[in-house]
Amino acid sequence: MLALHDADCLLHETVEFIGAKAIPAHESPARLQAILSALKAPDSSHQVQELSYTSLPETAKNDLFTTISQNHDAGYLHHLQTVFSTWRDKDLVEADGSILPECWRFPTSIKDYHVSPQAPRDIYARAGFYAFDMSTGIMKTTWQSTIASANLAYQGVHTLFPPSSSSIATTTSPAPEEATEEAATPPPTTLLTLCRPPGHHCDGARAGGYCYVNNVAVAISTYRTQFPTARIAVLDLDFHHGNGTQELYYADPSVLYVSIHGEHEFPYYTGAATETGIGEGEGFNVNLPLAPESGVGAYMEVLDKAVREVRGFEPAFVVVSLGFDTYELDPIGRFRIATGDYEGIARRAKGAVPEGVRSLVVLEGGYVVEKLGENLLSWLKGWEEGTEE
Ligand code: Q9C
Ligand code: ZN
Repeated sequence: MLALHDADCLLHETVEFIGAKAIPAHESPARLQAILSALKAPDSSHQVQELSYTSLPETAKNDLFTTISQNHDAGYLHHLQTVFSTWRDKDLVEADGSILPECWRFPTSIKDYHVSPQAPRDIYARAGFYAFDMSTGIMKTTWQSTIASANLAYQGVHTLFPPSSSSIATTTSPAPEEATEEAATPPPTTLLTLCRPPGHHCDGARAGGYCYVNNVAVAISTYRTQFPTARIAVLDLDFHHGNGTQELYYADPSVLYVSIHGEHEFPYYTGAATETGIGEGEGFNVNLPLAPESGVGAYMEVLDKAVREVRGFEPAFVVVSLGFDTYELDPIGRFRIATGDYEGIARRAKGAVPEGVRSLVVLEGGYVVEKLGENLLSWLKGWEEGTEE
Protein backbone atom coordinates (compact mmCIF):
# COMPACT_ATOMS: atom_id res chain seq x y z
CA MET A 1 0.00 0.00 0.00
CA LEU A 2 1.15 3.53 -0.70
CA ALA A 3 1.98 5.64 2.37
CA LEU A 4 2.65 9.40 2.29
CA HIS A 5 5.29 10.86 4.60
CA ASP A 6 7.00 14.20 5.20
CA ALA A 7 10.28 14.34 7.16
CA ASP A 8 9.09 17.58 8.80
CA CYS A 9 6.54 15.49 10.72
CA LEU A 10 9.49 14.20 12.78
CA LEU A 11 10.47 17.63 14.14
CA HIS A 12 7.78 18.29 16.76
CA GLU A 13 8.81 16.85 20.13
CA THR A 14 7.12 18.14 23.23
CA VAL A 15 6.20 17.39 26.85
CA GLU A 16 2.94 16.55 28.58
CA PHE A 17 1.59 16.56 32.09
CA ILE A 18 0.37 13.20 33.19
CA GLY A 19 -0.65 12.70 36.80
CA ALA A 20 1.72 14.89 38.81
CA LYS A 21 4.58 14.72 36.33
CA ALA A 22 5.81 16.53 33.25
CA ILE A 23 7.24 13.89 30.94
CA PRO A 24 8.36 13.70 27.30
CA ALA A 25 5.08 13.34 25.42
CA HIS A 26 4.03 9.80 24.51
CA GLU A 27 3.33 11.26 21.08
CA SER A 28 6.99 11.25 19.96
CA PRO A 29 9.02 11.30 16.73
CA ALA A 30 10.15 7.75 17.55
CA ARG A 31 6.60 6.58 16.75
CA LEU A 32 6.89 7.71 13.18
CA GLN A 33 10.47 6.41 12.87
CA ALA A 34 9.28 2.96 13.94
CA ILE A 35 6.48 2.99 11.38
CA LEU A 36 8.83 4.15 8.62
CA SER A 37 11.36 1.39 9.35
CA ALA A 38 8.61 -1.23 9.16
CA LEU A 39 7.18 0.12 5.90
CA LYS A 40 10.62 0.49 4.32
CA ALA A 41 12.02 -2.88 5.44
CA PRO A 42 13.57 -4.86 2.54
CA ASP A 43 10.77 -7.45 2.55
CA SER A 44 8.00 -4.86 2.77
CA SER A 45 5.32 -4.80 0.09
CA HIS A 46 4.50 -1.18 0.91
CA GLN A 47 5.81 2.04 -0.64
CA VAL A 48 6.59 5.22 1.24
CA GLN A 49 6.36 8.36 -0.83
CA GLU A 50 8.26 11.31 0.65
CA LEU A 51 6.58 14.69 0.29
CA SER A 52 7.89 18.05 1.40
CA TYR A 53 5.51 20.80 2.46
CA THR A 54 8.34 23.34 2.60
CA SER A 55 9.24 22.88 -1.06
CA LEU A 56 5.67 23.36 -2.31
CA PRO A 57 5.01 26.38 -4.51
CA GLU A 58 3.31 29.31 -2.75
CA THR A 59 0.03 28.68 -4.58
CA ALA A 60 -0.22 25.18 -3.13
CA LYS A 61 0.72 26.44 0.35
CA ASN A 62 -1.98 29.07 0.11
CA ASP A 63 -4.54 26.56 -1.06
CA LEU A 64 -3.70 24.22 1.83
CA PHE A 65 -3.97 27.07 4.32
CA THR A 66 -7.36 28.06 2.89
CA THR A 67 -8.48 24.46 3.27
CA ILE A 68 -7.33 24.35 6.90
CA SER A 69 -9.06 27.69 7.54
CA GLN A 70 -12.39 26.14 6.59
CA ASN A 71 -12.27 24.15 9.83
CA HIS A 72 -10.14 26.22 12.19
CA ASP A 73 -10.58 29.76 13.51
CA ALA A 74 -8.15 32.42 12.18
CA GLY A 75 -7.08 33.55 15.67
CA TYR A 76 -6.35 29.96 16.64
CA LEU A 77 -4.22 29.31 13.54
CA HIS A 78 -2.35 32.57 14.08
CA HIS A 79 -1.67 31.49 17.67
CA LEU A 80 -0.28 28.10 16.57
CA GLN A 81 2.04 29.80 14.10
CA THR A 82 3.32 32.64 16.27
CA VAL A 83 3.03 31.84 19.97
CA PHE A 84 6.42 30.20 20.29
CA SER A 85 8.37 33.06 18.73
CA THR A 86 6.35 35.62 20.70
CA TRP A 87 7.27 33.91 23.96
CA ARG A 88 10.84 33.33 22.83
CA ASP A 89 11.33 37.02 21.93
CA LYS A 90 10.28 37.94 25.48
CA ASP A 91 12.52 35.22 26.90
CA LEU A 92 9.52 33.42 28.42
CA VAL A 93 10.46 30.00 27.07
CA GLU A 94 13.75 28.18 26.46
CA ALA A 95 14.80 27.53 22.86
CA ASP A 96 13.96 23.84 23.30
CA GLY A 97 11.00 24.45 25.63
CA SER A 98 7.26 23.84 25.21
CA ILE A 99 4.41 26.21 25.94
CA LEU A 100 1.60 24.68 27.98
CA PRO A 101 -1.56 26.39 29.22
CA GLU A 102 -2.13 27.55 32.78
CA CYS A 103 -5.76 28.71 32.76
CA TRP A 104 -8.66 27.64 30.54
CA ARG A 105 -11.92 29.21 29.44
CA PHE A 106 -14.40 28.02 32.03
CA PRO A 107 -18.17 27.93 32.43
CA THR A 108 -19.45 29.94 35.36
CA SER A 109 -22.40 28.86 37.50
CA ILE A 110 -24.37 32.00 36.63
CA LYS A 111 -27.30 30.99 34.45
CA ASP A 112 -27.23 32.33 30.89
CA TYR A 113 -23.90 34.03 31.44
CA HIS A 114 -21.35 33.30 28.77
CA VAL A 115 -17.63 33.78 29.02
CA SER A 116 -16.43 36.30 26.44
CA PRO A 117 -15.35 34.50 23.27
CA GLN A 118 -12.55 37.04 22.82
CA ALA A 119 -8.98 35.86 23.21
CA PRO A 120 -7.60 37.35 26.44
CA ARG A 121 -4.91 40.03 26.19
CA ASP A 122 -2.68 38.29 28.67
CA ILE A 123 0.00 36.29 26.90
CA TYR A 124 -0.15 33.34 29.33
CA ALA A 125 -3.93 33.27 29.30
CA ARG A 126 -4.00 32.98 25.51
CA ALA A 127 -2.20 29.63 25.71
CA GLY A 128 -5.18 28.34 27.70
CA PHE A 129 -7.80 29.98 25.49
CA TYR A 130 -6.57 27.96 22.53
CA ALA A 131 -6.15 24.57 24.25
CA PHE A 132 -8.17 22.12 26.32
CA ASP A 133 -5.54 20.01 28.03
CA MET A 134 -1.87 19.82 29.04
CA SER A 135 -0.84 17.16 26.53
CA THR A 136 -0.52 19.54 23.64
CA GLY A 137 2.53 21.76 24.13
CA ILE A 138 3.75 24.14 21.47
CA MET A 139 7.48 24.22 20.74
CA LYS A 140 9.53 25.84 18.01
CA THR A 141 8.81 23.28 15.30
CA THR A 142 5.21 22.44 16.21
CA TRP A 143 3.66 24.47 13.41
CA GLN A 144 6.14 23.15 10.84
CA SER A 145 5.19 19.56 11.70
CA THR A 146 1.50 20.41 11.94
CA ILE A 147 1.33 21.95 8.48
CA ALA A 148 3.40 19.09 7.00
CA SER A 149 1.02 16.61 8.63
CA ALA A 150 -2.05 18.42 7.27
CA ASN A 151 -0.43 18.54 3.85
CA LEU A 152 -0.26 14.72 3.80
CA ALA A 153 -4.04 14.52 4.19
CA TYR A 154 -4.48 17.21 1.52
CA GLN A 155 -2.10 15.51 -0.95
CA GLY A 156 -3.58 12.12 -0.07
CA VAL A 157 -7.00 13.22 -1.31
CA HIS A 158 -5.44 14.70 -4.46
CA THR A 159 -3.71 11.37 -5.09
CA LEU A 160 -6.96 9.40 -4.69
CA PHE A 161 -8.98 11.94 -6.67
CA PRO A 162 -6.59 13.65 -9.09
CA PRO A 163 -7.95 17.14 -9.72
CA SER A 164 -8.67 17.77 -13.38
CA SER A 165 -7.31 21.30 -13.08
CA SER A 166 -3.54 21.55 -13.18
CA SER A 167 -3.68 24.48 -10.77
CA ILE A 168 -3.05 22.24 -7.79
CA ALA A 169 0.67 21.77 -7.52
CA THR A 170 2.28 18.92 -5.63
CA THR A 171 5.92 18.16 -5.04
CA THR A 172 5.46 15.12 -7.21
CA SER A 173 3.90 16.89 -10.19
CA PRO A 174 5.19 15.22 -13.31
CA ALA A 175 7.06 17.31 -15.83
CA PRO A 176 4.72 18.35 -18.66
CA GLU A 177 6.07 15.80 -21.16
CA GLU A 178 5.46 12.96 -18.66
CA ALA A 179 2.04 14.23 -17.74
CA THR A 180 0.06 12.17 -20.24
CA GLU A 181 1.81 8.99 -19.25
CA GLU A 182 1.18 9.76 -15.56
CA ALA A 183 -2.50 10.46 -16.22
CA ALA A 184 -2.88 6.98 -17.72
CA THR A 185 -2.02 5.34 -14.38
CA PRO A 186 -5.25 4.89 -12.45
CA PRO A 187 -5.21 6.42 -8.95
CA PRO A 188 -4.91 4.01 -6.01
CA THR A 189 -8.18 2.99 -4.37
CA THR A 190 -6.80 3.44 -0.85
CA LEU A 191 -3.78 5.03 0.77
CA LEU A 192 -2.24 5.80 4.13
CA THR A 193 -1.11 9.23 5.33
CA LEU A 194 1.54 9.09 8.08
CA CYS A 195 0.23 12.17 9.84
CA ARG A 196 2.11 13.41 12.89
CA PRO A 197 0.98 15.26 14.91
CA PRO A 198 -2.39 13.50 14.85
CA GLY A 199 -5.65 15.42 14.47
CA HIS A 200 -8.90 13.93 15.75
CA HIS A 201 -9.02 15.69 19.15
CA CYS A 202 -8.57 19.34 18.19
CA ASP A 203 -11.71 21.29 17.38
CA GLY A 204 -12.18 24.54 15.49
CA ALA A 205 -10.28 26.65 18.01
CA ARG A 206 -8.56 24.42 20.57
CA ALA A 207 -5.56 22.12 20.54
CA GLY A 208 -5.79 19.02 22.72
CA GLY A 209 -4.89 15.34 22.93
CA TYR A 210 -1.62 15.90 20.99
CA CYS A 211 -3.64 17.42 18.09
CA TYR A 212 -3.37 20.91 16.52
CA VAL A 213 -5.01 20.70 13.09
CA ASN A 214 -7.68 18.11 12.30
CA ASN A 215 -6.17 16.12 9.43
CA VAL A 216 -9.40 14.22 8.72
CA ALA A 217 -11.17 17.57 8.34
CA VAL A 218 -8.44 18.70 5.96
CA ALA A 219 -9.08 15.56 3.88
CA ILE A 220 -12.83 16.16 3.91
CA SER A 221 -12.52 19.83 2.91
CA THR A 222 -10.12 18.89 0.12
CA TYR A 223 -12.51 16.23 -1.16
CA ARG A 224 -15.40 18.73 -0.92
CA THR A 225 -13.75 21.10 -3.40
CA GLN A 226 -14.30 18.42 -6.08
CA PHE A 227 -17.44 16.74 -4.72
CA PRO A 228 -19.35 19.40 -2.79
CA THR A 229 -22.36 17.32 -1.82
CA ALA A 230 -21.16 13.69 -1.78
CA ARG A 231 -21.62 11.64 1.41
CA ILE A 232 -18.47 11.00 3.44
CA ALA A 233 -18.09 8.49 6.28
CA VAL A 234 -15.43 8.72 8.99
CA LEU A 235 -14.62 5.51 10.85
CA ASP A 236 -12.56 6.38 13.94
CA LEU A 237 -10.65 3.37 15.31
CA ASP A 238 -8.28 5.19 17.70
CA PHE A 239 -8.69 4.14 21.36
CA HIS A 240 -9.85 7.66 22.20
CA HIS A 241 -13.04 9.37 21.11
CA GLY A 242 -12.37 11.86 18.31
CA ASN A 243 -14.17 14.76 19.94
CA GLY A 244 -12.79 17.28 17.44
CA THR A 245 -13.99 15.42 14.36
CA GLN A 246 -17.35 14.75 16.00
CA GLU A 247 -17.79 18.44 16.81
CA LEU A 248 -16.82 19.70 13.35
CA TYR A 249 -19.50 17.55 11.66
CA TYR A 250 -22.08 17.33 14.44
CA ALA A 251 -24.70 19.31 12.53
CA ASP A 252 -23.68 18.01 9.08
CA PRO A 253 -25.86 15.24 7.58
CA SER A 254 -23.40 14.70 4.71
CA VAL A 255 -20.64 13.47 7.03
CA LEU A 256 -21.30 10.35 9.10
CA TYR A 257 -18.94 10.02 12.09
CA VAL A 258 -18.68 6.54 13.65
CA SER A 259 -16.28 5.90 16.53
CA ILE A 260 -15.28 2.91 18.65
CA HIS A 261 -13.45 4.07 21.78
CA GLY A 262 -12.75 3.39 25.44
CA GLU A 263 -15.71 4.30 27.65
CA HIS A 264 -15.07 6.94 30.35
CA GLU A 265 -11.59 7.53 28.99
CA PHE A 266 -9.86 10.63 27.57
CA PRO A 267 -11.22 13.12 26.43
CA TYR A 268 -13.73 12.25 29.20
CA TYR A 269 -16.49 14.74 28.31
CA THR A 270 -17.50 13.37 24.91
CA GLY A 271 -18.07 9.98 23.29
CA ALA A 272 -21.34 8.85 24.88
CA ALA A 273 -23.75 6.83 22.75
CA THR A 274 -26.38 9.52 23.43
CA GLU A 275 -24.41 12.01 21.28
CA THR A 276 -26.20 11.42 17.97
CA GLY A 277 -25.88 14.77 16.16
CA ILE A 278 -27.91 17.96 16.15
CA GLY A 279 -30.38 19.63 13.77
CA GLU A 280 -29.96 18.30 10.25
CA GLY A 281 -27.02 16.24 11.51
CA GLU A 282 -29.25 14.29 13.92
CA GLY A 283 -28.64 10.57 13.38
CA PHE A 284 -25.32 11.06 11.62
CA ASN A 285 -23.05 10.70 14.65
CA VAL A 286 -22.61 7.22 16.06
CA ASN A 287 -20.57 6.64 19.21
CA LEU A 288 -19.82 3.07 20.22
CA PRO A 289 -18.07 3.27 23.59
CA LEU A 290 -16.53 0.00 24.73
CA ALA A 291 -15.53 -0.95 28.28
CA PRO A 292 -11.82 -0.73 29.11
CA GLU A 293 -10.12 -4.15 29.20
CA SER A 294 -12.25 -5.33 26.27
CA GLY A 295 -10.51 -7.88 24.05
CA VAL A 296 -10.83 -8.68 20.38
CA GLY A 297 -14.11 -10.62 20.79
CA ALA A 298 -16.04 -7.68 22.23
CA TYR A 299 -14.25 -5.35 19.83
CA MET A 300 -15.33 -7.35 16.75
CA GLU A 301 -18.97 -7.27 17.86
CA VAL A 302 -19.00 -3.52 18.07
CA LEU A 303 -16.94 -3.21 14.87
CA ASP A 304 -19.70 -5.15 13.08
CA LYS A 305 -22.15 -2.49 14.22
CA ALA A 306 -19.84 0.29 13.03
CA VAL A 307 -19.44 -1.37 9.63
CA ARG A 308 -23.22 -1.71 9.24
CA GLU A 309 -23.70 1.96 10.08
CA VAL A 310 -21.20 3.07 7.45
CA ARG A 311 -22.61 0.71 4.80
CA GLY A 312 -26.16 1.89 5.47
CA PHE A 313 -25.05 5.46 4.84
CA GLU A 314 -23.77 4.60 1.34
CA PRO A 315 -20.77 6.91 1.44
CA ALA A 316 -18.94 8.05 -1.69
CA PHE A 317 -15.67 8.38 0.26
CA VAL A 318 -14.48 6.72 3.48
CA VAL A 319 -11.86 8.16 5.84
CA VAL A 320 -10.40 5.99 8.61
CA SER A 321 -8.88 7.58 11.71
CA LEU A 322 -6.43 4.84 12.66
CA GLY A 323 -4.87 4.59 16.12
CA PHE A 324 -2.88 1.77 17.66
CA ASP A 325 -3.49 2.81 21.24
CA THR A 326 -6.06 -0.03 21.25
CA TYR A 327 -3.04 -2.33 21.61
CA GLU A 328 -2.92 -4.40 24.82
CA LEU A 329 0.31 -2.83 26.14
CA ASP A 330 -0.45 0.78 25.28
CA PRO A 331 0.50 3.14 28.14
CA ILE A 332 -2.61 5.32 27.71
CA GLY A 333 -5.07 2.96 25.99
CA ARG A 334 -6.90 0.17 27.80
CA PHE A 335 -8.17 -2.39 25.31
CA ARG A 336 -6.59 -5.83 24.98
CA ILE A 337 -5.96 -6.09 21.26
CA ALA A 338 -2.97 -8.21 20.23
CA THR A 339 -0.72 -7.65 17.20
CA GLY A 340 -2.24 -10.57 15.28
CA ASP A 341 -5.77 -9.27 15.93
CA TYR A 342 -5.24 -6.17 13.79
CA GLU A 343 -5.33 -8.20 10.59
CA GLY A 344 -8.83 -9.48 11.31
CA ILE A 345 -9.99 -6.09 12.56
CA ALA A 346 -8.84 -4.37 9.37
CA ARG A 347 -10.32 -7.08 7.15
CA ARG A 348 -13.66 -6.56 8.86
CA ALA A 349 -13.31 -2.77 8.80
CA LYS A 350 -12.70 -2.88 5.04
CA GLY A 351 -16.24 -4.20 4.69
CA ALA A 352 -17.39 -0.67 5.59
CA VAL A 353 -16.13 0.56 2.22
CA PRO A 354 -18.70 0.05 -0.56
CA GLU A 355 -17.43 -1.51 -3.78
CA GLY A 356 -15.66 0.99 -6.02
CA VAL A 357 -15.42 3.60 -3.24
CA ARG A 358 -11.99 5.00 -2.37
CA SER A 359 -10.66 5.35 1.14
CA LEU A 360 -8.03 7.36 2.99
CA VAL A 361 -6.41 6.00 6.14
CA VAL A 362 -5.13 8.75 8.44
CA LEU A 363 -2.76 7.99 11.31
CA GLU A 364 -3.85 9.07 14.81
CA GLY A 365 -2.42 7.63 18.09
CA GLY A 366 -0.60 4.50 19.32
CA TYR A 367 2.26 4.72 21.79
CA VAL A 368 4.07 1.39 22.09
CA VAL A 369 6.90 2.43 19.80
CA GLU A 370 8.50 -1.05 19.64
CA LYS A 371 5.25 -2.65 18.40
CA LEU A 372 3.86 0.10 16.18
CA GLY A 373 5.53 -1.20 13.03
CA GLU A 374 4.32 -4.77 13.51
CA ASN A 375 0.83 -3.65 14.48
CA LEU A 376 0.55 -1.46 11.39
CA LEU A 377 1.83 -4.22 9.09
CA SER A 378 -0.72 -6.61 10.53
CA TRP A 379 -3.49 -4.03 10.01
CA LEU A 380 -2.43 -3.22 6.45
CA LYS A 381 -2.41 -6.91 5.52
CA GLY A 382 -6.06 -7.23 6.58
CA TRP A 383 -7.04 -3.91 4.98
CA GLU A 384 -5.47 -4.81 1.62
CA GLU A 385 -6.84 -8.35 1.56
CA GLY A 386 -10.26 -7.35 2.85
CA THR A 387 -12.88 -6.66 0.25
CA GLU A 388 -15.08 -3.69 -0.18
CA GLU A 389 -18.65 -4.93 0.01
N1 Q9C B 1 -4.59 9.63 31.60
C1 Q9C B 1 -4.32 10.47 20.65
O1 Q9C B 1 -4.26 9.28 20.83
N2 Q9C B 1 -3.58 12.39 27.71
N3 Q9C B 1 -4.38 11.33 21.69
C2 Q9C B 1 -4.34 11.33 28.28
C3 Q9C B 1 -4.58 9.77 30.18
C4 Q9C B 1 -3.85 12.73 26.35
C5 Q9C B 1 -4.41 10.89 23.05
C6 Q9C B 1 -4.09 11.15 29.75
C7 Q9C B 1 -4.09 11.57 25.42
C8 Q9C B 1 -4.26 12.02 24.00
C9 Q9C B 1 -4.26 11.04 19.28
ZN1 ZN C 1 -5.73 7.94 20.92
